[in-house]
Amino acid sequence: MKINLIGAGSDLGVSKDGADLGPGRLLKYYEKDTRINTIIEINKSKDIIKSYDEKDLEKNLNEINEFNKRLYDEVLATKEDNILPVIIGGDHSIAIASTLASIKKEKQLGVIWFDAHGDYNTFETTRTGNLHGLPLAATNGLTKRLNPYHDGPYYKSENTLILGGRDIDPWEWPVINDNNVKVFSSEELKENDIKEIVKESIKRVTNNFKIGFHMSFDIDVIDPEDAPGVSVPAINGISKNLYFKIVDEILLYKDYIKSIDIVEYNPTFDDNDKTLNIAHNTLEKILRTFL
Ligand SMILES: [Mn+2]
Repeated sequence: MKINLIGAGSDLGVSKDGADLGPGRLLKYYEKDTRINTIIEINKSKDIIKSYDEKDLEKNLNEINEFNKRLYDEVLATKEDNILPVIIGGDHSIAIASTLASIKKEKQLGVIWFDAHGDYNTFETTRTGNLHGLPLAATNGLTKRLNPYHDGPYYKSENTLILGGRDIDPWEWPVINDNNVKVFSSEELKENDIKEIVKESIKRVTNNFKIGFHMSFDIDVIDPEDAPGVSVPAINGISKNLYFKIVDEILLYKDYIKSIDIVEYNPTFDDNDKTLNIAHNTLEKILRTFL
């Protein structure tokens, strides 16, 4: 299987700056790496004046859509060439483009969202207007103004699953529950057999092993003690060791994985490249699995 690495340098989905610098740091390791088919880098336009206005409940919407349209086209082109796209964020709003481009090609897919947050807010529920809190809802077609370039298909909510959720807004829960999206919390990951949880997760998102899935790794699923370099840290996360055990277990199901992203690494808040090393090791595991 060939792999394209696609850098998605945007921090437009979050009020803190710096997530746009993540892909550049990570892709430096791969400049001369002959294992990679092509490295593609998409960066936010330097002309953008980012909105930080607390009252603005759809911050940078047009700018995010313009960025994501470019990303969508690259991911779709990669998929059309039967190459596995691995997208490096950027804040999680970039996954609106990666997930929807992937399902455009595949027609049917599930999604695993390995994340401290639900990312299942809608324009009706968000209280911050930080649009990186909406992308999982976007995959389910609940926030169509975030994907004017995509007219379906969408991910079914019953094939949508959050792993490691712990910082989910009280007003976000009813949307998650009404849509029957499954959540395995950080606590459940710490207390149960990982093999069983991952198997149950994949069974659910693949419709009992009948369709593929998109895998989204949000680095903030790890406890900030181990991975401080993220924009929105959430306490009581899983350890780095448990994270990698789960990554290894998920990658055993590689035949079902149709696209991947690694998001939310923010070099600005990192400590001695701890978080960079985690993102790098995640990417290495992916490359060793598929190449
Ligand atoms: Mn996220």
